[in-house]
Amino acid sequence: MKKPILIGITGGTGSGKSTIAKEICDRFDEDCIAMIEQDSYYKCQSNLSMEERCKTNYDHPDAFDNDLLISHLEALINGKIINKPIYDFEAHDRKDETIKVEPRDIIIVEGILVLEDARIRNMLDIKIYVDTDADVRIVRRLLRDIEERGRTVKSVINQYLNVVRPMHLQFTEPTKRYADIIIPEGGENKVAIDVLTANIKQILQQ
Ligand code: UZR
Ligand code: MG
Repeated sequence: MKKPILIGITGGTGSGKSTIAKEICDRFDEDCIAMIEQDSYYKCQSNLSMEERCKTNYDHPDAFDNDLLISHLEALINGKIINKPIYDFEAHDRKDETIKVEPRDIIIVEGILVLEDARIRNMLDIKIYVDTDADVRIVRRLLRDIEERGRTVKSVINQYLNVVRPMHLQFTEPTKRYADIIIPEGGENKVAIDVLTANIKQILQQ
């Protein structure tokens, strides 16, 4: 097996990273692409009470188990199967079950701090920053967290202003400088997705 192509997709919360990653996935055969969400690698918090878990800063680099993420990426590069963790956003903790991920020609790594860790950055062949206006991002985040993550309007807004926004400005936004490509407007940007897909296919053929 050839060394897989590693594609990193980052950007603020609600920027459309996961949508772009999914769109790219849909354009390839299932058995040639694997998806690794950094969100799946939030640290295990079963030793903390629910009250303590609510106080965790999930937008800080320390919230992620990047050591495990990196070891999984290395395993996939070396042709090994990994057991990807599953994160429960309502319990704020890792689940007991995992998902088996097999090595593939294309590996997408997607998350708010994928370009922040130099070790991950240096493993990536293509680095993408999805750049979407903050007002659009907060509106999307509000809808998603209420519909999918069991939150209230007030809790999402408080968390956004107190933690998500300052951490974004401190840790995520500065990583734009490391991107090879900056994509405006996430999943709706079909042209960007077409260009990227064509580029990946070309690399695969080399
Ligand atoms: P995306 N997050 C939670 O709200 N709860 C958790 O238990 C773990 C993470 C949020 C996190 C971050 N922040 O902004 C977001 N907060 O998930 C990252 N506060 O996910 O990139 O899909 O928006
Ligand atoms: Mg996402």
